[in-house]
Amino acid sequence: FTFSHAICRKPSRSIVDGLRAVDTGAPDLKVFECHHQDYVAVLRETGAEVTVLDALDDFPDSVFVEDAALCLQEGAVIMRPGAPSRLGEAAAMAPHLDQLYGEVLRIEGDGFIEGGDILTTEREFLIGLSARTDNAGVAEFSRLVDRWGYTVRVVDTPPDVLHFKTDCSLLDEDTILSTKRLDASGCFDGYKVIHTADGEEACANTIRFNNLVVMPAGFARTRDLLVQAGYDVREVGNSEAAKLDGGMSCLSLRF
Ligand code: CIR
Repeated sequence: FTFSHAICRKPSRSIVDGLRAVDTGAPDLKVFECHHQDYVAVLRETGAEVTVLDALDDFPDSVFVEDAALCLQEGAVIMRPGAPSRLGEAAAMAPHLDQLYGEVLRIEGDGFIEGGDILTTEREFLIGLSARTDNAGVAEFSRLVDRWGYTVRVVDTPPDVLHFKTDCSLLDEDTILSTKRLDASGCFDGYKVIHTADGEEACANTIRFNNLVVMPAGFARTRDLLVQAGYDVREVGNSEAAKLDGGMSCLSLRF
């Protein structure tokens, strides 16, 4: 969770057409832009260099950069998003990563995998199978990262949850923030787990970024639990991203 860089992408006008499981109304671009600026400012507050890419009108969900690639210290992996409207986002991200990294690997087979399903801990990758990530995608990803010495553990994403990380986040090397429903699967055995407060499951997607835990605003009981546990918490408005099932991790690639 120590990072010197992050990549974000501005929300585009087409954000109103972004994918969503349940339609609770279109996101307001102006409000989304304000939240996005706040998010970038919080990442910068930690001393990291944050690159903000231009909006891509052809891809309504392209503000959620996390799903198109995975950045590690060793290199980057370009994903193959399982949502047809998002497939092209991976190709759009590739040139930026090619500039930054000596080694950029690509998922090129028939499988699908999105970054939102990959939780990177100090010991392993936990990858949740989901509507966007299938066995073939995980198998190809595992083959690729094997050269860097990473271990992959395949787990399930709860039904009706978009991505594995919709319901969990890494807080430090040993500690995970998780909804009770995801933790009940036993996938975090061996880790310390802090549960989101009942009724606040929607804030499980936070990020640990250097000294800060960045979480969506409006979840006071979970925030207090994290503060009591000793974390330095920053809250960022997420009302518009939430309309599209997005949270804190989706908005950046961190490395
Ligand atoms: C989607 O359905 O793909 C977007 N509306 C939300 C993506 C959120 N990304 C993430 O959780 N990593």
